[in-house]
Amino acid sequence: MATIETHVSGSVLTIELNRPARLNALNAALLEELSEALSAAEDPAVRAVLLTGRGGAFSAGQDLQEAGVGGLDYQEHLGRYNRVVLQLRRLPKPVVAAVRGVAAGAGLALALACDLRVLGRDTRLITAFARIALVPDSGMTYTLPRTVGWGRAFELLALSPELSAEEAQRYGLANRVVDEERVFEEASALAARLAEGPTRVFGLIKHALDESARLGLEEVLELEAQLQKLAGEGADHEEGVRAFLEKRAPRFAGR
Ligand code: LHQ
Repeated sequence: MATIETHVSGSVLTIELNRPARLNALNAALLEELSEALSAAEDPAVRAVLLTGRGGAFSAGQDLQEAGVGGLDYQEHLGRYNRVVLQLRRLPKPVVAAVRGVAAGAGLALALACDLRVLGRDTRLITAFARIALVPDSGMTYTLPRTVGWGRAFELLALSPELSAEEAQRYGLANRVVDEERVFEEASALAARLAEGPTRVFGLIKHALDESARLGLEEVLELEAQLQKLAGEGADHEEGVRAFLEKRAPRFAGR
């Protein structure tokens, strides 16, 4: 692939956005290849995914040279973004974003569609859409208010400040903040740790959290009961309880 690099280490699939000269700005070719890479993540041998950007940036969002002014059929082009966002959310395994330098616009939206974010101390997050008089897309109106709250979401979307890593962590947008040169290492370690966990249950947790965003309490309780039945029937649950009783660390197979 020309704009995406992938490699597997253990059971972690790393997907790297690879247009460093343009701060990994997203164009149609990259989104098609990213979708292909995320399809490969469905392989049961993959138990966690690490999404990152080559060079000093995560992603500056939509490639504005490709978009130009009125140069894109937004409806058609957003179909590519939407597919990738749904793939990230529906992948029944954890996705960690290693975010260095800057994440802006749809680049930030992709990072927010991941399950965990590791930022560098100098990383900046910019919603960016309103700076070019566009509304947020790629799921940002779903993920952002659910993470930072309604009041902050409007401010971040309307005024589009450069959010420092420290502020991002305070707002709940960053799970870890480390020195810029340690971002990949820290995110890889986190992904590797998750890859040894009860993968199937992680998928169910992800599903439960996403569904809870649109359900009432009674429906949430019902869904939890259904998912608990599935989890309770899993080999990893049996192993978890056995390991506890035998006073040893569990060896989860991801099932
Ligand atoms: C870029 C970009 C970029 C192309 C830096 N494109 N080249 C929109 C439309 C349609 C449908 C789908 O949805 C969307 C969603 C969106 O994502 S809208 C938001 C689009 N993104 C932006 O508005 C961000 C634009 N970029 C910036 O504001 C700055 O570049 C940031 C703050 C990200 C980084 O600033 P610096 O660190 O100062 O870097 P730089 O500006 O010098 O950029 C380095 C190079 O990368 C430069 O190229 P050059 O040839 O001059 O060295 C930039 O032109 C290029 N680049 N972002 N989005």
